[in-house]
Order: sequence, then C-alpha cells, then structure tokens
Amino acid sequence: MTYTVAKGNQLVDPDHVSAVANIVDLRSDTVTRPSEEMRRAMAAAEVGDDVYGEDITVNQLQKRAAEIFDKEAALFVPTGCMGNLISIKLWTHHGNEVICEERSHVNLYELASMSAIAGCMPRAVRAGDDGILTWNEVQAAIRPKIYYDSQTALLCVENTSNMAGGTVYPTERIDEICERAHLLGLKVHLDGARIFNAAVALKENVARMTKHVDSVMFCLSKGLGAPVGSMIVGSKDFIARARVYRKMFGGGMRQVGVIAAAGLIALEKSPSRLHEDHENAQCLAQGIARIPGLKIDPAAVRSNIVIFDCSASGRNAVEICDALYAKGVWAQDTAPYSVRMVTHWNVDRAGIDRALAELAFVADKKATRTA
Ligand code: TLP
Repeated sequence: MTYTVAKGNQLVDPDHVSAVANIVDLRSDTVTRPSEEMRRAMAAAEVGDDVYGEDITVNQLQKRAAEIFDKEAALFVPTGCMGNLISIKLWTHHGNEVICEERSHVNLYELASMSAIAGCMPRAVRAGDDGILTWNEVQAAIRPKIYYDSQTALLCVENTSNMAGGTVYPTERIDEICERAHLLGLKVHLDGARIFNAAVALKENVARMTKHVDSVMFCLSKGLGAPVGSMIVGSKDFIARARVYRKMFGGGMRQVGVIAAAGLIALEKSPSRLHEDHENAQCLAQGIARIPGLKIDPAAVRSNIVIFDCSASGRNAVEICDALYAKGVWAQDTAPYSVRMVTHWNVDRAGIDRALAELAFVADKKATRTA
C-alpha cells in the first residue's frame, strides 16, 4: 500500500503527496489548516517590506501580541524553533549553559541549535512525570561561580510541556523560578508554543502567566490554527536585538503581511475555542483508558495532548501507529511504547470517536490477526 503523506515526522517523497480525504490527523496541532476567514484576510492583507518595518499587517500583529502579553514589544518570526534560538542567542554567550527539562523541545527537537549556533550547552534536568520543573531541581543544576566551570546563563521553561503530555505549570511556580533566577542574575525564557492552551487549562490570562519571564516565544501555527508563524515578546531592547538575529538567521521575510493576516485572526479568535480541543482530548483519554492493553491517566491530561502507553498491548508504538495509519487515523510514536495524539480544530468529536474505535481494534492483537 502506498501512503500519500508523511507519517510521524518523516519527510515524504513530494511526488507522492496528494490531498487525502477522511483522515483523522492527530499527529500534532501543527497540521491545522487555515480557516476561510484566515484565507480571506490573507488575500486582502495590506503589505510592505517588513525588513524596513513597513508591513502594516505585521506591525499590527506585533502590537497586538505585545498588548496581549503586556510586554513592551513583539516580533513575528517564521517558526517556533527560530523564536527559541533567537531568544537563547540573546540571553547567552558562547560557552554558557542553558538549563531546560530533559524532554523539552529546545533540548530534543531543535537540532542542537543552541550548541551549533548559540554556542551553549543544554544542561537537561529530569523533572517528575509531569515534566514540570521545581526550583530545587533547577537550583541543583546551576553551575558554581568557579572560573573553570561553564556558567549557567539561562533557564528555558516549556508551558505546556509537550512531551510530558501537555502538562501545565502553575503560575506561582513560574513566578518562583523567575524570582529566584533573577536574584542569581539568570534570565528566564519561556517556550510558550502552547501558552494559550495552558491559559485555558488554568483559566488565567497569558499576561499574568508570563509577567516575570524575560522573553516568551509562542506559536500561531499550532492550536491557534494559523498556517505559519510564531512570535517572540519581551522588552523593547530585547526585540530590537532579536530583529538583528532574525535577519542573521535568514528570517527577514519582506511582504509577510500575507501570513501575518492569518496570525492576527488566530491570535484574536482562536484562544476562545481551545477549550473544545481540551474537551476532545479528555474524551479521547477516557476512551483510551477503557481499551485493554493501553494505559493513560485521564486526570493527568490538562490540555490538547494525549500520550498513552501501549506496552501491555503486545505491540510497540510504531506498530500501533502503522496499523492506525492504514485505517486513516494518524498518531505519532514518541518513545518505544508511547504514542501521542494531539487534538485541534480540524478534528471534531466524530473524529475522536473514530480514532477510539480504530485504536480499540489495533490494540487488540487477536482481532487484528483474524481481520
Ligand atoms: N513541536 C512539534 C514537533 O517539533 C515535536 C510538535 O508536533 O509538537 N516548542 C514546542 C514546545 C513545540 O512543541 C514545537 C513544535 C516548537 C517549539 C517548534 O515550533 P516550530 O515547529 O514552529 O518550529
């Protein structure tokens, strides 16, 4: 059987890519497609050369992002990875260490850019199952001020914590980490790729949640549904310097109002519907908990990411994903026996029900053997 699009994070032969109908794509919320309203806004967007700061739509998006986060300024960047890298580069010098959680995106999925480009070493700390760092864990990883020790410059915190299953930092924890880090002269960067999901889970606003961090990256292109783009927010000085590095890293995008227009709609309208994705994730988790051979604690699912263990099914995660894939339900293996499903606005409750039905089938070795 020939599949027509990528499975997991693999690249697919472009000659084989074609439109596929009736797929329940739960690999990630990065797969969301722009709404009709976004497409109309993109077509009508007023644009200018953003490298000269002349793109009206980009300027509007940056102004709104800064207002919503109650920070001085914001910058539109092509990707979350670039936003994180620019921030890490700005808060560190070559030879510094960056404390982050072991499963964090900056540690595992950014091609070691903090080392390759910013010249820093990740000091990865393993938090508990929920992936939420405590100050004690952070403190233990800070290097002593001895001239022959590499020096800690920055802490990167990820909220929600993707690979821990979309878990959420209590705001007081982030406040505490910031307060103590700042006393030691360290900066705190927040990888808030899904910060609006965290806000919905906590029923708080993002400005309060990020009040004390020095910089925030958040993605327009995940649960918020824009086709492209992320933002970094921080002080005026930080953003002015970030603009320089964005250009250096190849991210000066010219008439980019055409995509910022979709980002503006994502920013204004999407947060108020994210609770639907969380409800679907909860429904999915409860359904999975009832399938023999699969293990998940639905109470630990706080946002739109559902990660379950399949070791008792007698199948590994790749086998489960392959079998699901053939049935038009797409998921991602994240470890030998763990599978991730991410809910988003292109999968409704009927899609969740279908995913559960197929999952019950593929997790049952006897049924699939006789099918
Ligand atoms: N996450 C992707 C994959 O790269 C794993 C996903 O499918 O979840 N921070 C966090 C917490 C992320 O989850 C991601 C993407 C990024 C940064 C990077 O964003 P992009 O893809 O825009 O560079």
